[in-house]
This record gives sequence, C-alpha cells and structure tokens, in this order.
Amino acid sequence: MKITDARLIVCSPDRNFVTLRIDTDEGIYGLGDATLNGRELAVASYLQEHVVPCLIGRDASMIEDTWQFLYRGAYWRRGPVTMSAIAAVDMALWDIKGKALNTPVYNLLGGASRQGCMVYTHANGADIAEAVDSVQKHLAEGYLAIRAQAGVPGIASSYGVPKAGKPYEPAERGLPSESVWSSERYLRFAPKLMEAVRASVGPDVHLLHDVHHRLTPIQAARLGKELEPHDLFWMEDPVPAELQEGFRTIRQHTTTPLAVGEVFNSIYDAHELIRNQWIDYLRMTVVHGGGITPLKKAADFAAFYHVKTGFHGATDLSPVTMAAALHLGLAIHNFGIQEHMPHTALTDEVFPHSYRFEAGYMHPGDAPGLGVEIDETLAAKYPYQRAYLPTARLLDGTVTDW
Ligand code: EZ4
Ligand code: CO
Repeated sequence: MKITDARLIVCSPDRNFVTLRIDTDEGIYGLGDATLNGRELAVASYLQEHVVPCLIGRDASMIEDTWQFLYRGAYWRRGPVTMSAIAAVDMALWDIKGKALNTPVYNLLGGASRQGCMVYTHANGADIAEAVDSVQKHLAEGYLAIRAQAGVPGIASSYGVPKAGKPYEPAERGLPSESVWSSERYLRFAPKLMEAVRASVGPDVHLLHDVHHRLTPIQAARLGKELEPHDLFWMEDPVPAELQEGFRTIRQHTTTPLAVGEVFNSIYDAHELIRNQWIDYLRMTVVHGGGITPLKKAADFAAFYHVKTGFHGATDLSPVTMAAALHLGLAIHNFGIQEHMPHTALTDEVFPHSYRFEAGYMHPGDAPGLGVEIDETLAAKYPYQRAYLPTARLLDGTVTDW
C-alpha cells in the first residue's frame, strides 16, 4: 500500500488544530494530529515543506521504518516542532493500518488490558467555594477523579481559572497576555484548597492538582508534605523539568505521588526521572512525544520502574490525539489515568469520533483504526487565528514560568 497524497488541514473551531491526512493507493486514508499550542504554523510548515514530499510513494505499512527515517534521517533530532510533526505521520499510519486490517488500533498494540481508561477532568473556580462547587458538578457527571484549581488570593489571573462563565481554555487569540505570579501566596493557599475539596468529596474520590512548573524543588517538597493529609492521586509538574535531578529533592521529602511530562518530547527528557523512580506518572502525549510508536516504548520502559502513565489530555490536543491516547492506554499494562478536558461541541462536530465517556471511564470505541474523522467542509468555515498561551511575571516584574 503506497502513500499517494498527504495534506494539512489547519482550522480553528473554537481553538486552533493542525491535522495531517495521508491517502493511499488503496483508497484508505489516515489522520494525525500535529497541534502545538501557540506554535501551530511552525509544525504545519515543517510537515508541508520538509516531510510531505518524502512521504509520497512510501509504503504506508512501514510505521517503524518511517518513524526512524523522519527522526534519524533529518539529522536534527527532538524538539516539540519536529516531534509533533513526526507524531502526526505516525498516528496517521497507525490509523491506516487499523483500517486496512479492519480492527481498532488498540488491538494492534496488544489488545485491551482493561474495560476502559479511568479519566480525570478539571474543576476550577475563582475561589475555594467555586472550586468545590465545580468538583461536585463533575462528580455528578460520573467522574471518579478530579483535578482542582482555584484563583489564588492576591493573584489576578491564576492558572486554571476560567473567564466568567466560559470553560477554561488557556490559549487566547491575539498576542500573549501577561499574568502575575507569587509562589509565596500560592504556597499559603494551595493546601487550604485541597483540604476543602477533600472535606467535600470524602475519601474515595481521586484528587489531583497541577502546580504548572512554578515552584523550586524545595518549595515543591514543602507543598508535597503539606498536601499529604489530603491524599492526592498526584501533584503535577511541581517544578520546570528540564533538570531531571530537580525531582530528587522533592522525592526525598514527600510521599505525595508526582506526575510530569506534558511538555516532554523524547524519552530522554524523562529517562533519569524514570530510572531513579523520582516520579509516579509519566504525562507525555502522543502528539508532542513523537507518536504512538515512541510512546508505547516509553510506557514499556516506565513499567519496569513502577511508573504508570497519565497522558496529557487538554483541549489543545485534538480529538485525534485523544483517540490515540485511549487506544494506547487501553492496551498497555501500566496505564494509570488519562486527562480528559472535554472539547467544545463545535470541535467535536468538526472531528466526529467513536471514543466515549461513561461512568468515569473512556473507551476508544471499536471503529477500525483510530475512530476519528474530520468534516473538512465544516472545518473550512473556521480558519486559523493566531493565539498564544499567557506569559507570567513575578510581583517585581521578572519573567517567570507560566
Ligand atoms: O497548560 O495544555 O494539565 N494540563 C495543563 C494544560 C496546559 C496546556 C498548554 O497548552 O497543564 O492546561
Ligand atoms: Co498540566
């Protein structure tokens, strides 16, 4: 089966998405997600100018060979732009293989290891009372695991807090906004938030919290200790993780489980974290981590070190990535949990899909391949709009991690 065409569909049904469609001489096509929040056109151009010309005429069944060709063959390795582009090709080829063999992708990855993938969703509010309400609302929807965030007193626009009445979506159209950050104020507040949420839900609900890379290791160690009585499922991204050794200090001081990896794009971003058992959950994504092929290998490597998966699943990952994550999560033995930040109704309309949510779990469905389509006519009505993630400064004006 030869690749005859590959093209990009860039659209913005409430937010930007970059999708790759690969066609074959047997009439079977596949879809891959190439969305990199705030840097979408860099990946689209990488694919269009440098990858698509090399795909035409290749054997669509050779997934591993194509991955190695794109990774090693470019000489310039890694980085989010490169790896998101390779991921899109990889996802599309797994989609094609599933359709060609008339089976869902999870069957090609070893078959289902469980009935469904437990997911967690986001609860948030301007203050603790609103966050507690939001947690209760999501419990009523059937979620068994919930991430809680709330506005920090004295900080104007805290991470994870929506604009009045709208679902939380960090990317904003136009140029990057600036928010203010104080780790001191946050450290005084976060334990109170999680204490109130735990008191409201009782012992059985899994609670998570995202620090979003904002603390130093010793600050994160202190927070982890203070959160221990509230029994978190995990504390996410406590520090920026370029320095993997940063986690050693945190680990020495707290038994709160640690999750990291949503910005990683290679197993080499995480191998020390895994090998030293400094983390409990690996949050790499199929799209930014280079595709299903390397994520399966990363998950298998993590399994040998007691590390489970907790793949990133925010709205800036398209439904194609959500499907890929669910197929992989259903198949691997060391699946931990899957993030589920539901897309808007319009996004779901542009990307009809077979995955479904039921009673706290998601299932990828049994459609052949990944089980996601794209309505190109509808997508064309919503052209790309420049958008960025916010930036952040400390109270004295110093640029800090958002
Ligand atoms: O800020 O996906 O855990 N989820 C997150 C997300 C990220 C966005 C960045 O594009 O941290 O909300
Ligand atoms: Co996060």
